[in-house]
Amino acid sequence: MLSKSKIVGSLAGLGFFLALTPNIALAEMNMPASAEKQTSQFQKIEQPLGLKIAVALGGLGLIGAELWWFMFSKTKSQKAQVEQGIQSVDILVDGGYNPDRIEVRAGEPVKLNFFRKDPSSCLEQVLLPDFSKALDLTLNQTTTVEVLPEKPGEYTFTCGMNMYRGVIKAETVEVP
Ligand SMILES: [Cu+2]
Repeated sequence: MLSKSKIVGSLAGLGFFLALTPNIALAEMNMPASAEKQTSQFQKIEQPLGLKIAVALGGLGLIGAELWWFMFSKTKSQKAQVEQGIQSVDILVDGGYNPDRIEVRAGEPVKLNFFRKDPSSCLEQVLLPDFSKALDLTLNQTTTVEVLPEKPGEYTFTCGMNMYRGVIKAETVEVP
């Protein structure tokens, strides 16, 4: 199974490689004349400036795409379901948390049902520092924790190494 993190890793590698390439080309251009004489035994291949610029722009574009992917594309917001007065939300743990932004009512308990599908050890633990809780997730099972976001605000939960994160956003419900 090709996991999301592997795709991200290879994308990041490609992006960094492409980003470095124009810098190497620029370093060659900026070499002092003396250094150029010393290396004249090597055949010099002139690349048109347009190509260098295109490669640089391509690299920048890829970096931008990665940043976007990291920061925005994975953010999925969901409101907690209310059943018999208890808020609950199912969170899929697979290359991160889905949803990773959970809207709940402040002052009411919330059940978080983490279903761990991702075998990587990175995601075997969930930390909820605001509630002083740490969960061990069993693979292919749902692990439930109940928390009480007493005040409106944002409560973060992360994996054991603080690489993946999600947010519980607690809001006051207006009484009509
Ligand atoms: Cu982790």
